[in-house]
Amino acid sequence: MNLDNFYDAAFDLVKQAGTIIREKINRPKDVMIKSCDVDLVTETDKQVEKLFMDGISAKFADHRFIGEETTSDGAKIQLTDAPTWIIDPIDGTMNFVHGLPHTCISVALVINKVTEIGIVYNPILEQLFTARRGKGAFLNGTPIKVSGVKELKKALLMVEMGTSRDPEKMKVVMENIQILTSKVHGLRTLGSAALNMCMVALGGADANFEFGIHVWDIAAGDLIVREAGGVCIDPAGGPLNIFSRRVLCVSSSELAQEISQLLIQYYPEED
Ligand code: 2AM
Ligand code: CA
Ligand code: CA
Ligand code: CA
Repeated sequence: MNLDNFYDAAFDLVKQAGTIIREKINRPKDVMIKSCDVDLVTETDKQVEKLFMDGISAKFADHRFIGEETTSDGAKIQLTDAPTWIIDPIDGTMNFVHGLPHTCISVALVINKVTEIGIVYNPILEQLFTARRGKGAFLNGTPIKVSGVKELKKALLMVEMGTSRDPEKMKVVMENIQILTSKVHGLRTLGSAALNMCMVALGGADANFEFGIHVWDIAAGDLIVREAGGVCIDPAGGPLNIFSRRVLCVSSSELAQEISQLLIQYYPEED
């Protein structure tokens, strides 16, 4: 098993995918609705996911995949010990549909249930975030690290509304925003879970939490944040389970503690 070969193959495919996303973002799109009016998918999401899976399969026939546009069709997610690529072909599809240049492809490789590789690429702003376990995190090849901010009152916090319009969930989202707004430097909502995590890894933001996300939203970002010296945990304070649909990623364990104690917890069910 050669991780360098896996990384190089993924890197090339992510760059190819980025070229497609960049070409398509300002063109008319066929937009389809998934679970509700704000849960969207385009031909490009599907094209990019297929490109990545076909490209990896052609080189590494035994590799498996968990991809948003392939696996979310009611198929049960089963992570084995086999090398498994977790793919979000376009994270920030709503931004992509509107032409807001804050969108990316996110891929992670998990082997024996340990994340080895994480790549998040925003091809519009040319931001390529990469990490390999034990080897640090990088933006366009330059090492990055978290801000290290330890106090909530000095933190810039990334939040998202998600696509769920379930009143119970929206109430929790809004209450958490209300609780935190008065306690932080500022709140930002940019519409991409993977890029939110990369902003924490970069030190441009200090924390990010979300309930309702899926494993493909966070698998790569989790490794990138940890390799940048940050902390990714469950929002209630325990260890992160990337399949639990909940995440809190933070620039320091002190800040993680402070935020997790304030958050109203929400435990999403499978949709
Ligand atoms: P997507 O663009 O791949 O669908 C926007 O709130 C961010 O949350 C995006 O990263 C989006 O991913 C992701 N997201 C999608 N569905 C979600 C849901 N039901 N709850 C929370 N986040 C979701
Ligand atoms: Ca989606
Ligand atoms: Ca996503
Ligand atoms: Ca997506």
